[in-house]
Amino acid sequence: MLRIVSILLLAAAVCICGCMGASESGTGEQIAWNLTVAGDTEEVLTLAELRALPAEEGYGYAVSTVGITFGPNRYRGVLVADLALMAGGVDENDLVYVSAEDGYLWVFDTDQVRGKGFFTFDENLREIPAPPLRVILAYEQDGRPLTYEEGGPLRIVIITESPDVITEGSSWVKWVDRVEVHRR
Ligand SMILES: Nc1nc2c(c(=O)[nH]1)N[C@H]1C(S)=C(S)[C@@H](COP(=O)(O)O)O[C@H]1N2
Ligand SMILES: [Mo]
Repeated sequence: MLRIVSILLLAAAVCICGCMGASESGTGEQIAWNLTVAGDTEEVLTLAELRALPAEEGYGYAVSTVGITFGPNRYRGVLVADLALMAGGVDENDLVYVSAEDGYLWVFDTDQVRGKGFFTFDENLREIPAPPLRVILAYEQDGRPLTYEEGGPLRIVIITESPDVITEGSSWVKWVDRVEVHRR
């Protein structure tokens, strides 16, 4: 009898977990997504593994090519420089290719991976001297997982300490599934 009860309880638990898994996938929390980090080595990371790496946080604010701004928002993610390090690191002449499911590709040079060499703008879209910037692969926007609509579960975001610095949206790669160090 005890045995039957415990099996029923187990079945109920599996069912509950299954249902939760399904509802959470809508938020991007539990969805299956792999990130390939390639260079000297090649590794495939799950979202959980990515979340376990040292995290960086800051404000991100972008402008699209047609002049529409989005943000500022708080973002949390992993430094692209740290990911590049997993694949052997970036030297002066290396490039980091960040690509996405839809075929979009953006190339960052070594300076950019370290947060240098980006154009920055104020809220009137006037160019301003760049404050310290960091390039992260973000998995969280305003404290919750990035939705697919927002470019999640993984999106490149250029972050700063203050909420009033705008960067070009073209480098904010959405739906990132590959980060690759190219040696030249
Ligand atoms: N994967 C992917 N990322 C992308 C793009 C794209 O077409 N595919 N467009 C880029 C460009 S040119 C801009 S301006 C922004 C637009 O971001 P939004 O769609 O969140 O407004 O996303 C960038 N990231
Ligand atoms: Mo754009």
